[in-house]
Amino acid sequence: MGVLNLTPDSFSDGGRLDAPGAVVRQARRMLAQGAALLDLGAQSTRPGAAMVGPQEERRRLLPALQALQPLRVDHPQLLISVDTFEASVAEAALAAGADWINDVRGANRTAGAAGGTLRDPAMLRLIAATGCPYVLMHSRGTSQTMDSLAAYSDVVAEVRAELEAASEAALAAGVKPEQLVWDPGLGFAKTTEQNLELLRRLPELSHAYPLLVGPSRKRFIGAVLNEPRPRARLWGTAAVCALAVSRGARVLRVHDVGPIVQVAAMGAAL
Ligand code: HH2
Repeated sequence: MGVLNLTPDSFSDGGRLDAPGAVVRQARRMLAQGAALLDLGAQSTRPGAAMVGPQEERRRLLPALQALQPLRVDHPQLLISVDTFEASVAEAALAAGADWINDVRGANRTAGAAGGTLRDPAMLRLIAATGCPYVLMHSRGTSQTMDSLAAYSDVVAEVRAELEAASEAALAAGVKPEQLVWDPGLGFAKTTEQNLELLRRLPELSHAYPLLVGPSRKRFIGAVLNEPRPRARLWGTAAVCALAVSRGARVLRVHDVGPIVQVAAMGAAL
């Protein structure tokens, strides 16, 4: 899954795709390098990111989605995913030709013993009605609060339980099991050590639904490597991807498609 961020402020590639023409060029490059999916995002989720609101998200997304549709002629298997936690944005994106919804609040928990969620209440109804694939990503709180919510007694057991609870809510709303994809949400309310523990014990999360992981260029890789520049974390990302494939990951969400397609193909062959 190649990442196409239509944002000025994403942590590693913000501001690069500010016109539909640039999106299409980057998408063509990723498809030529072997991407099977493209993930379009119009709202940065990095810690501290400002919320732009659904209207601005739609303004950034819809022209890009329309511009990408002709690529289906040469790439009939192409799947276009939209990274949004707003049901109104998801609905407009699906109407404009998106195939998947990737929801970083799909398996979200807010602080407090009651364990509420920030998932948009309209999202599950929309996903059930359209029947599209739906990524349930684990997160806690918002971009503003997540760093203070990384408290777990057993991070893998708790992430798994929160993914299971979100899946049950989805099924109760009429979503079919074959629509669901699980994602542990690397970097979302997790410390470096908690991200590493999730990756070491990934098989504990790969039993129920296909598993997606998004390690690309993230802070925990920078922390292990002592590398502050996100774009210089490719080899660290590659190491995570190789291990993730061998531990059951089925989709890798990455910025550097060409190198990671090689890593994934070789890892899968082995
Ligand atoms: N990570 C980011 C955004 N969306 N979606 C899923 N399913 N899994 C992830 O791990 C994930 C995600 C954050 O990365 P990026 O899009 O590169 O940065 P930003 O949020 O600053 O746009």
